[in-house]
Amino acid sequence: MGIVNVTPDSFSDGGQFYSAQQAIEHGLQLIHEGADILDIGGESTRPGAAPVSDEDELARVLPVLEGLREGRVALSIDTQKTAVMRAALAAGADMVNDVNALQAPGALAAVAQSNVAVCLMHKQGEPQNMQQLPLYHDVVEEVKAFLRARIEAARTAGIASNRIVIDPGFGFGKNLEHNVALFRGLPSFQDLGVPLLAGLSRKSMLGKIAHLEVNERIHASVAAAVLAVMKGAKIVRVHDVKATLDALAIVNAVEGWSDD
Ligand code: 9MG
Repeated sequence: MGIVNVTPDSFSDGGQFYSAQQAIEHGLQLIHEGADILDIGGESTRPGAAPVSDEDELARVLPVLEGLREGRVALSIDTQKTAVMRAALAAGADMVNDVNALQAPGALAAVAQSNVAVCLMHKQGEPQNMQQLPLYHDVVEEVKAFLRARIEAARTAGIASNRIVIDPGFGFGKNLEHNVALFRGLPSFQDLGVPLLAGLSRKSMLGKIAHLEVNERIHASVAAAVLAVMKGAKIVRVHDVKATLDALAIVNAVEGWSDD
């Protein structure tokens, strides 16, 4: 899953792809590099990010969805907002990536009334305050319990299991210790019975471990993506598609995995 941010303040690309045309060109480049899914987002979820209105978010993402619709890859809309989900689905999005796990009023129904896939992610707190004091007794068990409950809520609303993907939400209300524990515990998320997505690309946990600024984290991101796949992730959300796929090709060749 290649990341297409259409935000002026994205933490890891400095808002480089803010204009619709630049975002479309970036998306086409990620398709060329081998992305199967593009995740298009118009509201930054980085720690401290300010929320944007429905109107502003839609004005950012809809032209990009439109411009990438013929790209022959699945298009995911990265949003927490029900109105944005509904408009993006009407515009042809194939997936909803919701860092709020469809907890907003009407979000479950919006996805249930479509036939698209959904990623349910765990977070503690909100982007504005989530890194202030994240607290868990057992981060792996608590994140799993939350995701289990959200899978159940989605199924009850009419979203079949084969449309659901889960994500432990690295960096979303987690300190370094929590993130490392979750990473170690990734294999146990397979107990939840749906595919696992992992988003580690250029995140601050990598910077903290390897002492890297955000623009120096490509190699660490590739290592993290490979390790996540080896621990069971079926989708990795990344900025650096080609570098990640090159590394995964080596692992696939040695481990004998099939192409999918
Ligand atoms: C939007 N976004 C930013 N980081 C993310 C992550 O780790 N997972 C998912 N699903 N979305 C993310």
